[in-house]
Amino acid sequence: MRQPGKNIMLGTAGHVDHGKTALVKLLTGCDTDTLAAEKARGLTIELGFAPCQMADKRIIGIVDMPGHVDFIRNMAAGAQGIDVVIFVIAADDGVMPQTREHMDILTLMGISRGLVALTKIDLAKDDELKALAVEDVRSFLRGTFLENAPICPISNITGEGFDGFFQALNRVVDAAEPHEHEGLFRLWIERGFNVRGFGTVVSGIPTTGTVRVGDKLTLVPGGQVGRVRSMEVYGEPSDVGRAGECVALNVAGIEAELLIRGNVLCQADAFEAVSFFEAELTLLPSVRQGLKDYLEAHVHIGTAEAMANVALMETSEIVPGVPQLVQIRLREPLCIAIGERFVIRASVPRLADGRVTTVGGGRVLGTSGVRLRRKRPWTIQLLSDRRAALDDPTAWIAQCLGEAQTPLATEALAKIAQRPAAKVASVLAELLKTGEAAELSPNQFAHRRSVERCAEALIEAVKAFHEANPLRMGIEQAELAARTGGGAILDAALAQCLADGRLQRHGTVLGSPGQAGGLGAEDHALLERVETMLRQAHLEPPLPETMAETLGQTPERIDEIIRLLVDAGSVLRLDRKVAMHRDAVDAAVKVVLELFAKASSFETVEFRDALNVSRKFAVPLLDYFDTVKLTVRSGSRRRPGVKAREALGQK
Ligand SMILES: Nc1nc2c(ncn2[C@@H]2O[C@H](COP(=O)(O)OP(=O)(O)O)[C@@H](O)[C@H]2O)c(=O)[nH]1
Ligand SMILES: [Mg+2]
Repeated sequence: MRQPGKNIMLGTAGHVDHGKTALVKLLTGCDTDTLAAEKARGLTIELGFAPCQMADKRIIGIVDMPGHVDFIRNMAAGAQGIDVVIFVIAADDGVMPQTREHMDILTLMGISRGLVALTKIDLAKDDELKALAVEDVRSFLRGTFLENAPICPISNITGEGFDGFFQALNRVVDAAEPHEHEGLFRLWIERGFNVRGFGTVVSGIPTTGTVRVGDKLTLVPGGQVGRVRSMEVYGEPSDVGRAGECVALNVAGIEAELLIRGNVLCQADAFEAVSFFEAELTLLPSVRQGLKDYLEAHVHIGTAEAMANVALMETSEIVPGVPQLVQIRLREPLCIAIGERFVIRASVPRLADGRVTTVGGGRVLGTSGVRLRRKRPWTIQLLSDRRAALDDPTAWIAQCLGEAQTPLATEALAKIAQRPAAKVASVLAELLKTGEAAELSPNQFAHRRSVERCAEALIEAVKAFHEANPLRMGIEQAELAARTGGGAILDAALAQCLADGRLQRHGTVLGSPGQAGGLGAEDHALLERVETMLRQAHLEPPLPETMAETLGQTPERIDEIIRLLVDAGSVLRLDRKVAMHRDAVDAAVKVVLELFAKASSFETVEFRDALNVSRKFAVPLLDYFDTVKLTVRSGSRRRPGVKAREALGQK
């Protein structure tokens, strides 16, 4: 069985014929050039996988990559899975085109550890030539991630230098961080094939997560679901496979023909295919020129290669060395994950004689799937914030929560953040504790920033209302919700504003503090008393003169107050004399509907009796109902108006 221990994947890289495959053979005893075509041409085409035993006997994986320019695609696919590179340069040949291109690709894919095997040292005739070769390599490495890496002269033919190389390799591997295997399970398919009598087998190096026998996996794109029947890790039977390991899964339920390189097999429902993704892109300094918007390029991501256009988000030109936010528009949908790295290759004037070559690469920041427009400050801000948060799990989940326009359940947030629900739950608990997030209702979370953003919108809307309606004390809550979009975050924001005094409730309306609708404190008290009086009087409101007398005010003053109440919507004016509280009118509406439910029309007296009030109130009510199309008058009878028919569910 497998040795427990660090989970590290090695990979070779370097120009064709420099001795990568020979070195893997020397190191592992395996010949990774297994294809007939590889044997015939004497070069590596496909990625070769071999188990490699380290000094402490544990086995780690090694991917042998093709060096020939025609198979860069396969090399890029291999680069996405490795942790440590064995960078091969032949002493007799020195730095060659794919030496540079592989270095670029490894750098763009975020590889940061490795060592150099200076092969064919047997061909360097004397010590001076050997020293010269080392010097050349050292100067090539300056400024790269291998700047301080060991350079190990070695001959794959005579075995000279092997011990020194093997010791250096062990040191680099020991110092490397083990491959993370947290996260949602994702496998960029390397190969899928059918084994007669056994079924479909799919192989590759998972980028994130863990897979177990019995797990359900989804193929993306496509959506077919399969189940892991058994698996091998580094060629040995296993119950569990982890990110960064060489796994071969026996999958029931998906045809082998569908399991092709460039597709992803992942945890059920965790990822979707998109045609557009957002990214930070950097052009290589060697490009030495600015490139225009909408460059046509080959995108290498995971094991996929797809044609795409690069839409610039910040400016109309991208210059080497300066990262820029872009949207990659693929010709075909791919299963992209946020945080993944990619390489773009393109044909550019005056570069590599116009041949397709690596020009840049970057990191995925979003998988919106929708066309984003250039120079939108909002988009640029959002993508910059994402880039800053991406590598910190707490910051990343907080960022995703903060982007949401509505409260989110743990599972929904997990899907957006592309992280396991258990991780999201523990981060949410942390964010609740620090006050960065709020739980608006059970399992409905919002970021403090979202609530605050909404609060600011509320305050702005209220301010605008005051400016347009200087006499009124505030805006009705329903009206405010309609103006600002409403929703659960709005309720929380409103509660927040009322609690911290940024808004005040006056009767049925919401206003800014200090905004008394042109009324003083005394007027406020009066306003509330008038409203209370009218509410209590229900269907039989007193006349303004009567109220004036009771309250010791002039009838004009009372009229003014009633007008404010009418503005605020809590009181309705039925005619010049009768002003009735909204609650009472609502009650009368119910009675009308009840009458229509019993008969197709009714007489004024029937309504009056049902309401149990005098004609003095019944008649103005019905006249008012005619104006709002609840009723239609015909002679002394009332028939249902549009509003009543709607309410009764009639056509
Ligand atoms: N003299 C000598 N020849 C080597 C050495 N390593 C590889 N070769 C030869 O170089 C050729 C290419 O080697 P290969 O491993 O296929 O190169 P790759 O394309 O980088 O994988 C083969 O003929 C090897 O036998 C070495 O250290 N010394
Ligand atoms: Mg080879």
